[in-house]
Amino acid sequence: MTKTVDAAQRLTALSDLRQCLKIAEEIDELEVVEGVDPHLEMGALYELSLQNPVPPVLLFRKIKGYPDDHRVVVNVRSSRVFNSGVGLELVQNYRKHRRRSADPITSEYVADGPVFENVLMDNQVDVLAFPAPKWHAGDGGAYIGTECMVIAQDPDTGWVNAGTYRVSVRDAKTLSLFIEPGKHADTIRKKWWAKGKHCPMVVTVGQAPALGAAAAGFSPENVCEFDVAGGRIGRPIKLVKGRVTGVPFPNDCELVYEGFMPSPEAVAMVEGPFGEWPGYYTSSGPEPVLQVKAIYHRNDPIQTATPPARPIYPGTFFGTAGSGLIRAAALWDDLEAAGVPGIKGVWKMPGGGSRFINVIAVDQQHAGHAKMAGLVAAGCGSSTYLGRIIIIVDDDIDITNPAEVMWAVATRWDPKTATDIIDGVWTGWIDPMLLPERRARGDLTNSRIIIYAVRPFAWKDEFPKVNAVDRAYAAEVAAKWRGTLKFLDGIAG
Ligand SMILES: Cc1cc2nc3c(=O)[nH]c(=O)nc-3n(C[C@H](O)[C@H](O)[C@H](O)COP(=O)(O)O)c2cc1C
Ligand SMILES: [Mn+2]
Repeated sequence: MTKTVDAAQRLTALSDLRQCLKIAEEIDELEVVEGVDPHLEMGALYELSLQNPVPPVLLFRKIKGYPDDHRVVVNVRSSRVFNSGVGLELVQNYRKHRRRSADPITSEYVADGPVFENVLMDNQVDVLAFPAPKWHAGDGGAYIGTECMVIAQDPDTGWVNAGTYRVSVRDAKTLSLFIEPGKHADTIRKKWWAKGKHCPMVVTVGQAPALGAAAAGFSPENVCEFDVAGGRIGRPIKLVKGRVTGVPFPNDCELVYEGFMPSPEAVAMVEGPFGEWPGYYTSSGPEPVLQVKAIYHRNDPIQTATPPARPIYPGTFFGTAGSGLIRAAALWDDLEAAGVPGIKGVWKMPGGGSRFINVIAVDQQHAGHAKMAGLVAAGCGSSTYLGRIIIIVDDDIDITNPAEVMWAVATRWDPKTATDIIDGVWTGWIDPMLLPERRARGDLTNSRIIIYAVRPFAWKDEFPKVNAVDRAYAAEVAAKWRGTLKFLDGIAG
């Protein structure tokens, strides 16, 4: 029988990476892998693990070429430690957790913490001393930061932002970062550059899962993701200040790089390509770099990672690192906050990762209701970036079942009269369908289709009735014949 995690354990796991790994081990979800080559072999094992619908947490140690206990761990936030329930229940559970902690808790500053167990300054700085896996054969570098936090502080307001953006290793003292235009760290760094200054910046690799979730998820401008994570775990995150820049970071991070990012006019290096989550090598170009001035790390640091993979494996079904779950929950919240009534479910279709294909179930209450949902989903903060397809269905459709969604599209959608196509919507360099002329102009927009696969409201009562065996009756019949008819063994009911 599989062992389960209770609410208290989950909270502990959220607040502390090392406790989280202990709990994963207790419920038999942790596999320790020794002797792996960080050049492609680690990436291949990771991608194989995604064939499992709930991939095990893989903890790599004795990584070839590095000290035995400089470890790398994958599949933490998507693991069974954090995700319970099936189908829409998963999303509803996640929304409940978020709502309970809707108010961020202001983080507090402390003097010290395990992150300062090792302090490396000046000529001791050697980024190459830490495992930097090359995840995919075509990657243009070794990526240390995939499940990381990039921290920057607004020079005018003091707002501290933490976002997850990919980070690769260039030389002993240089990291490359890829931050899409419009992301908060991009806005903040431009303010520093406009003042003629280098942007102070910190990268953490290895942090509490609650922090990883907050950094990868969307919070509005001027909201600090540390405070959001604090709200989630019910107590303030403890911060220390970097000794060179003063930029804050949690005091129990595993590995921290601190330095300055000059403007791209001063220093830029070709970054990427990187096998990104849409499933392609995209986005290679000159990007600003982080010049590392200090490294802080715990003894035997554990680096977190979420390398992207093509979103077709069961383990990526909900997007990398459970981010599909986060984004489905956030879209549901946004729809309700925008005043759209009758939302019965929000889901991300497999194949689209956490962004491209949104499916929304509505209990249609008036003419134009489905359209409200579609238009908000196309333009709201949680789902506008890198979207493509929005499908609105009636609430009798099980939106977690792609066949049912496509059945609704096949049978309730009139392409000519029930479609909106909207152009000029926010996308990013990693969109493989960013049209070449837009890519050349830096016009990072694409178009969206909204498919209203709902019974047309004006004549929904005359719409042909659905032919399907009544579920309760089917269960009764199955129970009667189970044991007699072999084919029923493999059928739930
Ligand atoms: C594993 C993972 C990797 C990501 N990598 C990048 C990246 O390289 N560049 C980027 O702009 N966004 C990336 N994102 C998305 C951002 O983390 C996300 O949009 C987040 O909201 C950014 O924070 P911000 O809203 O404070 O800018 C990644 C997300 C995840 C889950
Ligand atoms: Mn932010």
